[in-house]
Amino acid sequence: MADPANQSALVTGVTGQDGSYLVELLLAKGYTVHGLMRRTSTFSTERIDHIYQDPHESGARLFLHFADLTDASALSRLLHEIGPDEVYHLGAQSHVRVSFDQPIYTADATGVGALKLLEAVRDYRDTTGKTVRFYQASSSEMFGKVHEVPQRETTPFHPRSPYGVAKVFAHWATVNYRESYDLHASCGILFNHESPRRGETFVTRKITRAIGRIKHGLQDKLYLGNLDAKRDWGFAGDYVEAMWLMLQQDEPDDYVIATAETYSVRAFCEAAFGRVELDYKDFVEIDPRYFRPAEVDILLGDPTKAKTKLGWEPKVSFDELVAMMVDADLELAAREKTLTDAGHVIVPPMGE
Ligand code: NAP
Ligand code: G4F
Repeated sequence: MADPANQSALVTGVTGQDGSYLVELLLAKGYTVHGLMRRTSTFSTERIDHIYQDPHESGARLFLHFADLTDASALSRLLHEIGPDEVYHLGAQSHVRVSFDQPIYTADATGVGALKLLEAVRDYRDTTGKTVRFYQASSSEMFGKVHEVPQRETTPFHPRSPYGVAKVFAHWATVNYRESYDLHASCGILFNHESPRRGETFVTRKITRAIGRIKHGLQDKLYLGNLDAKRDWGFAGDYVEAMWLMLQQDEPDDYVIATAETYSVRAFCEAAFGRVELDYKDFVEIDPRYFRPAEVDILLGDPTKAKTKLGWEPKVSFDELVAMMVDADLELAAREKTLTDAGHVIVPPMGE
């Protein structure tokens, strides 16, 4: 295994949930980390500010670059400029319901974006002779209308959303580049993973965010869609470790990363409201806007291969994850309450 202190990595999606945990992991191992971020009209670096704004510590080894996943020339230029040893491709339009509103953009950014990056990596490797290892953020959403329970690496894909279709394209593009061009390219088929840094429009965070605000008198109701869908929810901090492990193997491969437990959205509500001794039925209302044209009813992963070959196992349990998220959002809502009491206008979070 190469000495991480001499290694550099490019992380796309660096401003996202997983990007922030992965950056922390890589910096702690001694890597120099380059993050790809797109230009936005407001700040988008909230999840990595605590690292970036600490230039005397590991933050001195974090560099941020502007590029968009739809811009092949910028991706190629960046590869040649940085010359990374490892590329972690996490960037994507990652919201399933929004992908029904923006199917073409989702295909472009989430699907073809991966292919553009693979092409940039291949071109860089071929012109410089330097080896680059590549990680593709594949998704359990690819299993969609599941053909078996639990889902494993050999389970056929049957995507149920434009996002799922785009991820299947990106997944097979990665496998194809591995088989065609001898690229060290691996896919992590990650099941849902959450944290206090989870985007506020994904269901777990939408629930815990609302609980904090309800407890502090800032919100009365929580509007959700399908409470019967079941997901295999793990902790994002555990899952980025699996990404790194995949790129340290001699041979590239594909791995399911999951907890092997599944809970309904309703069960998540019960556990999360229960943490603050409230009954979810008193607060949750159904809003048909949050139903999807096609739903993924149940996801349950079998991570046996990851355990056997990578030595990876999830550390945080479902109850610990729920507690971690509720507690963090109670603190956040307490700060919002202080600001509200001081006359500041806090705009309530929007759902999706
Ligand atoms: P996330 O929080 O939504 O982060 C997505 C990242 O991609 C953000 O940094 C976002 O930038 C960036 N991005 C979006 N469109 C882009 C574009 N056109 N050009 C450049 N950057 C762009 O997602 P996550 O939860 O960290 O997930 C990381 C990856 O794993 C994603 O590919 C997701 O699809 C996949 N995945 C996630 C899960 C899960 O449960 N979390 C499970 C399986 C697979 P902004 O900050 O500017 O929006
Ligand atoms: O939290 P979600 O939006 O996550 P979803 O659709 O499973 O996708 C996430 O996990 C995928 C891995 O399987 C990732 F690839 C993807 O990028 C993303 O991170 O919804 C979970 C479930 C769904 O069944 C949804 O219908 O919760 C249900 N739900 C019920 N009410 C809701 C809501 N989802 C959202 N976002 N908002 C609601 O109000």
